[in-house]
Amino acid sequence: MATAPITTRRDGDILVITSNNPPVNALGAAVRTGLMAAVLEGAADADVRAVVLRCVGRTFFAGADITEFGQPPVFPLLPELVEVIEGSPKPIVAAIHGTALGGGLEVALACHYRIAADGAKLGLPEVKLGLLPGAGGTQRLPRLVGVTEALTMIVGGSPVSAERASEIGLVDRVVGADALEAAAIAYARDIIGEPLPRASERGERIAEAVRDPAVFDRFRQAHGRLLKGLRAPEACIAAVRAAVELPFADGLLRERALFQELLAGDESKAQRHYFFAERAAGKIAGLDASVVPQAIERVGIVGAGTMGGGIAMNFLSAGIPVTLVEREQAALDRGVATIGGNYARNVRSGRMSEDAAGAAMALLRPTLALADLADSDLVIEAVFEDLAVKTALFAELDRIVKPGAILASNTSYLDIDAIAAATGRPEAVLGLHFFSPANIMRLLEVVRGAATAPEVLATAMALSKRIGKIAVVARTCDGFIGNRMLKPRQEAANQLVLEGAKPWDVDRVLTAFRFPMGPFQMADLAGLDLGWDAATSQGATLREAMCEAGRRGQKNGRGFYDYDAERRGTPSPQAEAIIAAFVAKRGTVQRAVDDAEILERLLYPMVNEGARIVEEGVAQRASDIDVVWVNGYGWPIGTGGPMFWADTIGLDTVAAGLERQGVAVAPLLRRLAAEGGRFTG
Ligand code: 3H9
Repeated sequence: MATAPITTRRDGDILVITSNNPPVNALGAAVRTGLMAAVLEGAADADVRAVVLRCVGRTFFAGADITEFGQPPVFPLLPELVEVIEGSPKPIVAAIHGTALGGGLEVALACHYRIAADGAKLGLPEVKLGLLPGAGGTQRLPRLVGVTEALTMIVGGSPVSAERASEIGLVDRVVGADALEAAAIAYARDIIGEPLPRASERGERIAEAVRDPAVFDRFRQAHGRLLKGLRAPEACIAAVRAAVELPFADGLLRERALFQELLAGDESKAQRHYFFAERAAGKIAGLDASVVPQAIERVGIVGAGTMGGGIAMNFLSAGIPVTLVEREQAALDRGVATIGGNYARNVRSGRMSEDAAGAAMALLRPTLALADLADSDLVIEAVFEDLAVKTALFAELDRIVKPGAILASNTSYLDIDAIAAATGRPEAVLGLHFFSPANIMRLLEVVRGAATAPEVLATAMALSKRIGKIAVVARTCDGFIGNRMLKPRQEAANQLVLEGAKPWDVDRVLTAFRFPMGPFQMADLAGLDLGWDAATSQGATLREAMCEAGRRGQKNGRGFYDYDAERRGTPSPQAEAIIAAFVAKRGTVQRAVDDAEILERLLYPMVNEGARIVEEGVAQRASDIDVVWVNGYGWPIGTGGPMFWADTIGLDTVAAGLERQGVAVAPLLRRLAAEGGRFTG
C-alpha cells in the first residue's frame, strides 16, 4: 500500500509538516492534497502557533510533477495550494535543502519565511521546459528580489545558491544542513506574534521598476542569447512585466493565461519530451541493477591534441588524476599549455576559482612514455582517425595497462569491434566519443562493442555522470548515432546546391529552423581542405573545385562565404561562379528550389536514417537520438530532436516526402506511418 507522502507532527506549539515523495518530492496530486490538509489543520488548531514545512530525502520540492502535464487536472491545483499557504493566519517557515525548483520554490515563496541549508539551490527552471512559473512565481519573486534578479532567474532558468539567495533577499537565513530542521523550528518560534510578511503584499521592489520601466529593455539587450527565438522566455518577461504593471491578483491571472498557452504549445511539449529523453538515455535495457561499476581513480589519455586535451580537462575538473601521453615533447608541451590556458580563461571569466584551477592542473601528469599508463584504470585513445594506427596502439596498450583496466577509443566512426579484436581484453574495450570542444560539449556517445562487458558499460555511464556528461549508448556502426545521421544531411545539402539551391539558401533554411548554423557555414568553419590533397585533387567534387580555387574556408577568409576581419561571412560571388562552372561541366540543369523542399530534403533523410538506427538496435530508443542531436549538433530544442519533430509533423508526412524524393523508406518508418504510430512515447 502506498504511504501518504505528507505527515505532520507537533513540536510544542509548532506544527511540522513533512513531505516524503521520492525521488525528488515532486508536487503531484497526493502531495498537494496532503499539504492542503496539513496547512488547514495548522490554521484550525488553536494550539498551533507556527508551522514548519520541510521535505525528507534528496531534496525539497523539485517542482510540479511534470508527468501530470497534459493530463486532466486533479484538484487542488498548485496555484490554489500556494494561495492557501500564503493566506495562512499562522506563520509558515519553509525549510529548504537540496533543490527548491519550479513549483517547489513557488511553495517556498508563498511561505512567510524561508530558511535554507548550506549547499541548497533555489531556482525557477520552468523556461527549460518551455513554460513559465505558473504558481505565482513570476509575481512573488520580483516582489522579493527586484525585477532584474527575478528576470535573470526566471528567463535564464538557472538556480542560485543558498548564499546568493540570502544576498538577494530570497531566503531569510542559511544554516548548516544537519541543523536545518531544528533551526527552522527555532526560527518559527522566534517569529510567533510578528506581523506576517506576505510576498504578494510587498510593493517596494516593484516600485523601483515602475519608476524605471526601461529595466525590461535593458534586460533584453543584455541577455538576448537567453531568448533563443523561443516563446517561453518572452512569456516569462511578459509575466514579470505584469507583476510591475498590474495589481497582484490581475498579475496572477496574466501569469496563468500565459502558462496555459505555453503548456498547450508544441515547444513545451518538445522540451518536456526532451527532459524525459535525457533521463531515459542513462538507462540501459538488460543491464542488471546489481552490476557494480569499476572504480576509476586514474585516467590515461593518449594524444594531447585539441581532443585529448579537452577530454583530459573533464577528468581534471572532476578531481580525477590524468596521465597524458604524447609522442614528442613539443606536442606534449603545447597540449599542456592549452589546458593551462583554458583553465586560466575560466578563472578570468569567473567560472572557476584560482584554487580550483590550480588543483585541476596539479592532477595532470604529462609524459612521453606509454608505459606510464600502466596504473590507469581507464585509458582513452584520442589519436589520428585511422584504423591501422588505432589497432596497433590498442595492441600495445593491452600489453602495458594493468589487467582489468578499460581501454576506450574516442573514434567518431570506426568499428569498435575491430579495435577490440586487437587486444586480449575485448570485454574491456568500448568507444567514448566526446564532441569538440570536449571540455564544454555535454554529449558523450558510449559505444558498446559486441564483447563489451556489462560492468564496463556501467562504469562508463557512472563515470560520465561524474564528469557532468550526458551519455547516450550506441552500438558500433559507421558514425554511430550522430555522425551516421549527419551524412545524409550533408549529401542532401551538396545535391541541393548542384540542382540550383544556393549554399546560403540552404544555410538560411536551417538557421530559420533554428540550427545554430547551416552545412556550408559549418564546412567553412571546419575548413574545406580537411582531408584535401592538392597533389591528387582533380576537381571531382565541389569541395575539390573550391580548394583548387584557393577557397579553404574561414581559415583563409574565403569559402562558400567571403569573411571580413571579424569573421562575418557574406555570400561569395566567386564561390557562386565556381559552383556554376562545376555544374556546367557536369551538364546538370539548374532550377529554382524552394525553402520547403530544402528543409524536407535535408531533414527527412535524417529521420529515415534515425529509423534504421532504432531498427538495427544501434540506439536503444528513438528518444536517445533526440538527445544526441539536441546536445551534440545543435538541433533546436523547441522541436525536441529529429525523432520527436517527425512525430509532431506526422510520420505519414515524412514517409510520403521521402517517397517524393525517391529515397527508400526505412521499414520501421513505413510501418509506423501506416499504423499512425510514433517513434517517441
Ligand atoms: C513546474 O514546477 C511548473 C510550476 O511552475 C507551475 C505548475 C502549475 N516531475 O533528474 P534526475 C524524475 S515545472 C516528475 O535523474 P538528479 C526524473 O524523471 C517543474 N518527475 O535526478 C527521474 O525519474 P527516473 C520545474 C521528475 O538528482 C527522477 O525524478 N522543476 C521531476 O540528477 C530523478 O531525476 C524542474 O524542472 C518532476 N518535476 O536531479 C526540475 N523531476 O528515475 C526538474 C525529476 O524515472 N528536475 N523527476 O528517470 C530536475 O532538474 C532534477 O530532477 C533534479 C534532480 C535537479 C531535481
